[in-house]
Amino acid sequence: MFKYRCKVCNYFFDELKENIAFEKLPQSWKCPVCNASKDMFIEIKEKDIKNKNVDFDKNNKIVENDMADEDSFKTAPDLMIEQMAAWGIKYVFGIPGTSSLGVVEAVRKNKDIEYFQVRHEQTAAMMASAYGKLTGNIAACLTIAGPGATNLATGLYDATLDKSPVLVITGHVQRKLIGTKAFQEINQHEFFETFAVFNKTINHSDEVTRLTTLAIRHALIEKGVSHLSISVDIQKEKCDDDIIPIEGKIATISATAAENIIDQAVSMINNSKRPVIVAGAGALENKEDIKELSQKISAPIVTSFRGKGIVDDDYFLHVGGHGGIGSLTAGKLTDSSDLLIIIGCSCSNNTNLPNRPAIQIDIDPLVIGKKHPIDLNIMGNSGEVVPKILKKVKKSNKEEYLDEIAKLKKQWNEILENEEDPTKVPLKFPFILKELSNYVADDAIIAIDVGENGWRVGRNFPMKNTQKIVMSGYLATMGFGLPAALVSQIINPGKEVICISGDGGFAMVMGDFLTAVKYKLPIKVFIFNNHELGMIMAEQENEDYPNWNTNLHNCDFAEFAESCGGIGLKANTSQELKMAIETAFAVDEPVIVDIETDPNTYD
Ligand SMILES: Cc1ncc(C[n+]2csc(CCOP(=O)(O)OP(=O)(O)O)c2C)c(N)n1
Ligand SMILES: [Mg+2]
Repeated sequence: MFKYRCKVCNYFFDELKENIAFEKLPQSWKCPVCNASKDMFIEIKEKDIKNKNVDFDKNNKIVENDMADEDSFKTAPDLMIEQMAAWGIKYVFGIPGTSSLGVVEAVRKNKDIEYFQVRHEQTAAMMASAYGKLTGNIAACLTIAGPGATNLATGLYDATLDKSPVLVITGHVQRKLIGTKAFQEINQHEFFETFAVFNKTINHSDEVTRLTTLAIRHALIEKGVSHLSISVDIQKEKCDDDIIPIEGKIATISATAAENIIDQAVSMINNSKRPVIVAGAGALENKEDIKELSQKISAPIVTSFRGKGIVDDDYFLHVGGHGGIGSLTAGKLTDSSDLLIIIGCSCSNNTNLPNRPAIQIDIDPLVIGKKHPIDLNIMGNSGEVVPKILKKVKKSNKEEYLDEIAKLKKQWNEILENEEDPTKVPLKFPFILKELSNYVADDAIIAIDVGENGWRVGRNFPMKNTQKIVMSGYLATMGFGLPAALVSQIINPGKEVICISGDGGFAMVMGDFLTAVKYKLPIKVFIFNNHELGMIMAEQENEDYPNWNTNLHNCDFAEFAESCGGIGLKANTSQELKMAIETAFAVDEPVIVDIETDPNTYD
């Protein structure tokens, strides 16, 4: 018998109360509070207080089973891990070591949590960050004190900036040694204090369950990184506290606007002649309503980089991204707009929206008005607010505007098509991406890295709204693609997961290709090998600096893949690329495709 938590608003679906198994609900079922889809629910396993286990039998009838009392002796880490599992944590990523052995042992014993050993703690942190971005749920990293903790930093900053919930557990030196400049002792508290939303050192075993729940609570609600240090000498202490259930300890985040605000939005939209919808990552869970709104009011949809995939790239009202990765069409339409309807988009300096009359809908009030003053701000879940607007707004068929959008979209498509030249050798980014898009599954997860390669995905990759991109947004850290692909494959065993990376970014984390092989994760890594820090090379040129120290001395990535126990393929020409892609997708093993790529992207 399970409860299920909505990862968007924290509404609990209780099978016992509802008298139906969650699985039996139709796929079209939506969260009754925030309208999130069924996939946005995470199962929460709770032992009944009387130590009974209740479940449904084959006929959907409730049955009770007595549970054997499994463990008579529990350690503080046992309770910590049990508590994490009870609050829906399913994965721990890390590297074991002296100061964390008791916690590692507790993970080993717990059947509800899976542990993945990586080759660099940075990978663990990036995996947890990517997991939060993909699922809205929280995963954990577990490392030793000192170097294990510091190696996490980049991945945890990525989570912080992109508002992904992560729980970090670090071992610590013995309590009596804290502050004595002991072996592997750093000021762990200070180190995490600059970015963690919750940061505590566990000093007594009887604090374990309370602090663990607080850490998860803060990470989920504040959408950030929570850190707990646990000294090695506490890790063998007996602890018999009760597990604290999650329901009732986490607020349902239902947020919508008063009806008069909705009416104001509706009247602004009804009066607008050139409305443009700007959709960001926060709108991704509400794709259908946004598409319907665009049709009802004849508004083009412009996406932020992280909002790519809200609708198919070839949807007639999708006009591309805005800002760095943006299309000329999106730029022209936002410039000439008389109303921007900004939904779930944090308006970064990279997205670079112009200052136009605007309605902004966001769950985070600090995002509203971040760049320009906003004429009508609506703090709320897009899933709750957009359907209300959609219902009340007038249908308006703006024929001239629609013609203009179609013309501009066509012009932009022609520019993209001209860039996709298959005859150029070395191959260029746009052609490689176009070719790849012909093979990538409709429901693939695409983990991208940073550099010309990632930027080109934003601009040139024709995406479908059933595919998902996972990326390092605000931190834009190189090396994110591979860890993101690893975790995507772990949580989606049957799905196609691809990683798009540069030779520079991949080399930062390449040791963890071994992790893909070790855990039989059949990810497909496409390395755009231009022997350059390509994006920086271009930046030096744009800024009139000579090219210096951007060239890369690489290994043979295909041979590297083979020596790890995976499959390595190479592609220099369009024909070889086609064959390599076909082979990569035909095998159920981790693959690296090393693609010789032209560093000069524009000529
Ligand atoms: C960790 C980190 N270090 C440095 C940078 C700055 N930076 C941005 S893109 C880039 C070059 C990336 O090179 P590569 O991975 O080969 O991709 P390419 O641009 O060639 O496609 C660099 C150094 C960064 N974003 N992240
Ligand atoms: Mg490169």
